[in-house]
Amino acid sequence: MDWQIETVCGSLLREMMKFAWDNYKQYALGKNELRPLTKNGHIGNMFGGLRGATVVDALDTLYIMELEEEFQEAKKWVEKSFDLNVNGEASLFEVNIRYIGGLLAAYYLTGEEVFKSKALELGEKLLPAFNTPTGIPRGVINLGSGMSWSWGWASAGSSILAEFGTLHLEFLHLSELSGNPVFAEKVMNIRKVLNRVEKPQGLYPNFLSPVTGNWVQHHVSIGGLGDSFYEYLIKSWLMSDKKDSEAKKMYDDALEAIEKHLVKKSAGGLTYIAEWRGGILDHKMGHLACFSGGMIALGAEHAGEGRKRHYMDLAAEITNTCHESYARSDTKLGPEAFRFDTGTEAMATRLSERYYILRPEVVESYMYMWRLTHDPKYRQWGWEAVKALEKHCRVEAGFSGIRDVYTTTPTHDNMQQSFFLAETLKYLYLLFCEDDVLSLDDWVFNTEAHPLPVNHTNFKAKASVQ
Ligand code: DMJ
Repeated sequence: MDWQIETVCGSLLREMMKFAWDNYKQYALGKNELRPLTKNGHIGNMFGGLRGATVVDALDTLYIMELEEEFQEAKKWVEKSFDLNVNGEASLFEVNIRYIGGLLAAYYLTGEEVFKSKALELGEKLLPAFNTPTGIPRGVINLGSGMSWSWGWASAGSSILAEFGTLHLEFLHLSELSGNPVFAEKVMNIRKVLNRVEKPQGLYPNFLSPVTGNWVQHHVSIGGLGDSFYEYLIKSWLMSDKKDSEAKKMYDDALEAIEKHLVKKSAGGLTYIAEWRGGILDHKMGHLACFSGGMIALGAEHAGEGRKRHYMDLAAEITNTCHESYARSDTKLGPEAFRFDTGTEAMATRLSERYYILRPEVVESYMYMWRLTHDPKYRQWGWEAVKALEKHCRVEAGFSGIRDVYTTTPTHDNMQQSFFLAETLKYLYLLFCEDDVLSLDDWVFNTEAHPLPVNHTNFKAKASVQ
């Protein structure tokens, strides 16, 4: 091994974070992301006029890495320049996981009121999205007018499982901190609708009508469109200090159905999770689906009699497959999606799936697997990723995604995603630090890697709406 724990945890990851932050600050402060090649900012259209996605996403990472001066710069921007009186179309999901999650985590880590009050104010602005016949929120909301609608690309005005199913953790904390049960009521109602609707083969399709509460299409995926719904079930249970048994049961049942219908082994012996389209399997795994190794390991810890070993093995096999998708590329970074068909294993077959945009899911699973097994191979794999990021993604003014992981002279996409600071660098840092830095016993990470405390009282919110 060519790394030393102290060096990686204590300085290299901190240096990478500082480099990413300093360049964002210099060229793009107040914009949502940095464009590191052209040295300017990017605003995009996901956050409805909100700005500073990178600031809010980076706050807790700067804090836990003890980058004190940089944390103060970020905090000052939130205090002085973070404007919530905006008027634009935002993704309910993205605003929740990045802004509300980031602000809540910053509040819980530091106790600074400004983060709490901004989180609560923003949370209020999301509530009109739930005004639908079923209470299932629509995906897009105008933060000024409160008008909401479904994504144009979503079949028949449907809402997306991974979007309305990824609000629970943050909304319980909003109720807890405000004393207002409305947030908890909204997400408990989502759960009620999901419990009521019939699940084909026990699976949860990705598209649900907010009008009828029925599935609109039978596409099932543990990757994009489905992913964090499953993650939030097991994490809701953990965050409730293991009292929310309904969430645990939903998770256990969903995982059992996924294993029965979607988990496959390739001819070369790699375990993967396929996608399901009305009963037909698509033998493809997205980079996004690679979070599932970590999730299954986290759940395995608490699986019933005899199931722990089984699920730990499954988690290890999936993480190994995701590592293979990195190891089989020339850059040692993984593609956006990889396939298991026509003789291909764990490689992208389409040009349009060869890119890597600094996503965290694979190193996220390494972090969980390391914490739960202490098998040194996960740190070795994490180190391979660090070296690849340094070699292929570091540019003069920040880190950039690349367009093709299968060439050692890749072109850059000129985008430093905010989740690179929130998630990728944080999970790598935690992989190389001691286990008591944000211990898994005391914290759950939201899907943007913002830590929320395991809470002994917020479960009351659930009880009060039943
Ligand atoms: C992040 O915003 C979150 O992890 C989300 O759950 C999925 N997509 C990105 C990172 O890839």
